[in-house]
Amino acid sequence: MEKTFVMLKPSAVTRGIIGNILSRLENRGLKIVAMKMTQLTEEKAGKLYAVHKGKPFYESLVEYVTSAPVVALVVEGEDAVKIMRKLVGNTNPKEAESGTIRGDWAMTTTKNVIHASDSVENAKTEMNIFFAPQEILTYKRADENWLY
Ligand code: 3AN
Repeated sequence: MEKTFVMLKPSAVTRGIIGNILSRLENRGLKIVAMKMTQLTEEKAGKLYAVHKGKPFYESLVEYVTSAPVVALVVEGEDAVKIMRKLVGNTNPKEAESGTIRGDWAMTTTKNVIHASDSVENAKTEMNIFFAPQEILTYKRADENWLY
């Protein structure tokens, strides 16, 4: 089954909305197969946002994501990358639909509360930054027969 990488950013942790956000993933039918609370070092943030190095917002992005703990997750489901991106909403919260995570809990692009991988390939790279292979678990959801 497809896996994607998700990260609840520092504003999600410090605003106390971890549970609200995780409920949305669980309610949709996505399965959490790995989860870790950690504080990013500049080095790890640099790996995660390597494609943005040199862009005008890069420094403030790294400063923000290292400013407080994050919650890193691997989430599994059919078309998990696409479904997760839809749940998250547009990169710019001003364009994100209400009902999406960014559309409901964010005001600016930097402090947009959540990251989700945009391709299966990037998901693999990103989950490797945070998790060893044995930390990604296998189990059945009780409602799996009703989801698929
Ligand atoms: P997404 O998170 O929707 O995949 P990316 O990969 O383009 O979007 O950007 C990664 C992160 O970089 C965003 N979540 C946001 O925090 C930050 N970012 C992207 N574009 C901008 C921008 N124009 N201004 C400020 N921050 C940005």
